[in-house]
Amino acid sequence: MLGGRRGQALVPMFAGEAGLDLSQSWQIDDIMTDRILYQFPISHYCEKSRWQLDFKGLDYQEKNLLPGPHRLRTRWMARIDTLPILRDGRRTVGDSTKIAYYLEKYYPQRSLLPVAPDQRARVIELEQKFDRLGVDVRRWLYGQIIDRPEVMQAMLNPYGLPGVVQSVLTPLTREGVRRLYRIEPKAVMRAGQRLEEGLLLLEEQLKKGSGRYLVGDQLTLADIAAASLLAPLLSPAGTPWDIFDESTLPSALQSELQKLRERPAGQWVLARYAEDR
Ligand SMILES: N[C@@H](CCC(=O)N[C@@H](CS)C(=O)NCC(=O)O)C(=O)O
Repeated sequence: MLGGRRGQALVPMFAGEAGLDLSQSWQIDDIMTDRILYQFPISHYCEKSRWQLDFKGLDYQEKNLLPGPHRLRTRWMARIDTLPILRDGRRTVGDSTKIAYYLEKYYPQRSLLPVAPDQRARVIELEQKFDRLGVDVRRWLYGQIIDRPEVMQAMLNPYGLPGVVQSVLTPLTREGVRRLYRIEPKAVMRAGQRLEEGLLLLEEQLKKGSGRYLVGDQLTLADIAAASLLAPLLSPAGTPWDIFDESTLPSALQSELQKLRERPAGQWVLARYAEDR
């Protein structure tokens, strides 16, 4: 299934193309079928990896780590602070982009990277741009809604904690998120500006092609990165961000979200979820 000679060291070359240093090679013998995605359900970076795994038809278990204490595990597993982390047999890959190229390399079925060099280079470039935009999406959106009770509920409910523990953790987690992601007025405003630039980039790219996919006529890593990292703004039905009765949000935010949903970038994210997710 994996190709190559038994025991041959396989250097993840796609990652090199994307300018990533995975600084590791995998032995075919090490890759087994146990597959676990360590995640936060609400994380859009984790959604990016889930989407790719699902698209490729790969079985995996989801293991939810509690925000905060997760760092003990992530540092031990992959020497990073963030999720997602994929454990694939005895191998561990942290960071959604590294996971993306790892999966493309070792599970080439339903490839998300075009073969044509120019298209491939464009996909790699767009994947990186939308990956960075994920930070602005998160900061801008938390800037609007972090104090709403539904947000911490969506973050903590999946863990099934006793009520008293959850009520102690709620304010601590909220303040931790505020500090970690710099949810402060100036930074949120700048994130909003970069978000607008990202949405315009998406719309320009759509105009250049068929309007369905960002590059070529098939779903690629660029589409998965853009759609999943923008999804919290559009809260497609059934996703972890579909948590609000929007009529209870401040009217300025309601109208901003509505505008977003109506513009081509928003329509595109919703269409990708409806048709490709
Ligand atoms: N570049 C990373 C970003 C992942 C990321 O920012 N994950 C957030 C959740 S959305 C996280 O784990 N934050 C916890 C922390 O930084 O301690 C990736 O693509 O995986």
